[in-house]
This record gives sequence, C-alpha cells and structure tokens, in this order.
Amino acid sequence: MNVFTPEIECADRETLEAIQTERLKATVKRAYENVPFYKKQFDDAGINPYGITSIHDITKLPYTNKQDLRDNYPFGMFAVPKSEIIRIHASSGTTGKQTVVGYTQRDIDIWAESTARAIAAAGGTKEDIIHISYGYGLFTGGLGLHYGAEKLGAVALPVSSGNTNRQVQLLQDFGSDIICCTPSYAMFIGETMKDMGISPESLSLRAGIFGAEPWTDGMRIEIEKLLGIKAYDIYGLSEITGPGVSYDCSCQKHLHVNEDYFYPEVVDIDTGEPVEDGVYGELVFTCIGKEALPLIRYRTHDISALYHGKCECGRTTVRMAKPRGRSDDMLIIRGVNVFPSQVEYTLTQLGFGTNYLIIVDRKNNLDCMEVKVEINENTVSDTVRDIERAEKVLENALQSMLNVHAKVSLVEPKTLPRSEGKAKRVIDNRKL
Ligand code: DLL
Repeated sequence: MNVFTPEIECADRETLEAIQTERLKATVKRAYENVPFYKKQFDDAGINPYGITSIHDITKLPYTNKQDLRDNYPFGMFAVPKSEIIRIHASSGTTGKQTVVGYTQRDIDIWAESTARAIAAAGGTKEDIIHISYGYGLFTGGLGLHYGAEKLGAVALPVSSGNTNRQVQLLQDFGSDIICCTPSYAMFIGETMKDMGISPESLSLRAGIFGAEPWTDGMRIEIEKLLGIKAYDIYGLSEITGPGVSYDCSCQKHLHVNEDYFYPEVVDIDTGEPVEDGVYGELVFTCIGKEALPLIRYRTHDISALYHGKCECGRTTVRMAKPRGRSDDMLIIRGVNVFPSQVEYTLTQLGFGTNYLIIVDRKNNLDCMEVKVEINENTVSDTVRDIERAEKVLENALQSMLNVHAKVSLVEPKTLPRSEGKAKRVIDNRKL
C-alpha cells in the first residue's frame, strides 16, 4: 500500500482527535484575536473562544458562509499581516464577487502534503511523471497538484489546460504515468486520442486524478475504458485550500478526508443540525491547520455523507461520499428537486455516454426540461425509428429516476460543447 503519511492516515481515532482538539483550540483563538469578523460573531453569540476544550465542542461554534467572505472582500478575513502571505488564489465566482484565499508558507506546505497524499493514494511514487492539465492561475487546480507532485518527489509536468492535441502528444512523448484534470476534460482528451489514432495501450499512463466537478461512477468507468487507466476522484474547494481536501484510495469507494487539517461535518441543509454517518446533507469544513484563512464551520453547499471506520485500504481517516452536486445546483422542475448527477447516472446505466446537456425553460408558466445526449456506439442506429425508440427508453428511465418528465433528444456525436475545465451541464432559460 502506498501511503504518504501513514502516521496520520492510518492513526487510531484517539490520536486523530487529540491532534484535532489541539488544532481547533489554536484556530479558534487565532480567528478570534485576528479577524474582526470572528471577534464580532463570537461576541454577538456569547461564545467564549477560550472555552473550547475538545474537537466535539465544534458544534457550539457558528457557521461561516460564502457571503461572509464576500462582505469582507478581498482580504478582510485574513488572520495574518500581508508580510506573512506568500500566495493568493481566488475561486471562479460565477455569481457575485469571487472569493479570495491567502496562504502563508505553512498553508502551502499543508496543501502540498494534502495533494501528495492524494497522488500517493492513486499509486503515485517519486518515479512517476505527473501530467497536470488543470488550469494554472488563480484557480487552485494546477498549482495544487503541482506542489503535491513535487512534495512526493515525482516529476510535475505543468501542462495546464487547453491545446488538446498537444496534451496527447506530450502524454505519448514523455510517457507520463498519471494525469490530473477535470473528468470532463479527461473524456475530451480520450476522444481526441481516438481521433488521432492513438490507442491507450501505446501510452504509459496508468492512473488519473480527476475532480473540481461532480462525476458519477458511470463516468468513471467510461474514462477508465477510454484512457485505459484507473480513475481516482479528488475533492476540494478554494476557500478551504483547493484540491486535496479529500481523495480516493485504491478502493475507489468514498474519499478520505485530510481530517487532521480540514475537519468535516455533514449537516441537515435546512436545520443546520449534524446528521448521522451515511446520511446525506451539506458538507461543512473547519480549517484546523491553516494560518492565513482559518475558516470555521464553512458551509460548502456540497451534498455528501460521512463514513467513520477503517477502510479496506488500511487508512482510518473519515471518508466522504462522492459529492452528488451542490445544493445550489439543484434544479427545481415543477416543484421536484433534480440534480444533474441523477441524469448522468441514468444515462450511464443505459449505456449512453456522458456528453449531455440539460436545458430548462418555462413555457405557458410550466417548467420544461430537455436532455440532449450525443449518440455513441451503444446507441447509434441508422433508422429514425430506432433513434426515436432509444429516446423513448431514456425518457421513461429519466421519468422514473426523477419523477418529472424530460424530453430527450439524441444528437450527432461531437455536437455538444466540450470543456477544458469545469463542464457546464445546465442551461436554465427560466428567469428565476
Ligand atoms: O474546484 C478545487 C479543485 C481543483 C478540486 C481540482 C479538485 C480538483 P473551486 O473552483 O473553488 O475549487 O470549486 C469548488 O467544486 O465546492 C464542489 O462543488 C466542486 N468540486 C470540487 N471537486 C469536486 C469533486 C476546486 N471531486 C467546488 N466532486 C466544490 C464533485 C467537486 N464536486
């Protein structure tokens, strides 16, 4: 088994909780004494920051929301002076202002260790070339995996995203062992390889570390076939650090959380009350190791569940289910909650590919949903009647999955937009 820091990743619960308690106490103190937002928030709520004595006291603390970061844009939540900040990243911020994240040297070290653990869990060693096709820049994907690869002692290949033919060329020429990018870009690279007449067997690639967007196990199987590799999930968000908050191990089941640095909770979306292991709710993280941006109980809006207990891989760190999506990505169609991941699941169950687009509209005051899916070799057919039949089959399957009608349109291969970063799966034309 390839474990980067076995003393933590395979530690017993008592040891982990002792570390967490010490770090939580220090974090709360740091936040209270250095961030005016937290001083006010704690004082208003009558919380004594010095009265936190155990990691289990965390539930006494108030939540932090994205809006709090926006209200303190750009640097108002930083807990250290600018002289101690050595890096800044920012989240994409599709709505409203972007959120800005600062790092001290120690924060960068923690982050590099977190992604090094993820690369090792995907089988990476210092012998490997890690081809990094996440974007480099304010987005955390590229540099996050880059520093992890170097920490591991592997070769970091900073290709960044885009120029897909060149990506394939480099994979071939350099003999890269592991590729890191979004799952949708991995699909695109695989298709491009096929078009260039390059078979996966001719490459040295054996694993991929994919994240930054939700993807189903069905899509995992599709990528594994297309690229001839094992596909591992990696999760994270800029506010907490970037990629490496949690990662897949060889079991490829749930993702191990780096809980010595990022303490996870899952809470009921509406009430904010913690839920039991295995119950889906909203992920909440507390940065218990970070200096510059020590966020406390940050509500991610990501939907997942936690699982304690030893994993078959030997790690003991708590695991989280593959995120289903975000509560704010949930579509409400005629009053019914629909996640794009449910559509993707249904498509892959029936052998359709994962090149799809959901279009939502409102006609005569009624919501309507259309799912466009590219024809692939499993669904391809010469006759219009066969295509119509396939559309009906998929419409029925979606109806029973979602409890709402969706019109299905099978479209020609390669006619839907491809993505080099995070895929856009939904176009919502309703003026909501
Ligand atoms: O996407 C960090 C990252 C880069 C993660 C590369 C993994 C790989 P943001 O741009 O701040 O940061 O977006 C964070 O993306 O709250 C989730 O909604 C979503 N997300 C990230 N990873 C996953 C994943 C990066 N593995 C937001 N599965 C998060 C599902 C994911 N959703």
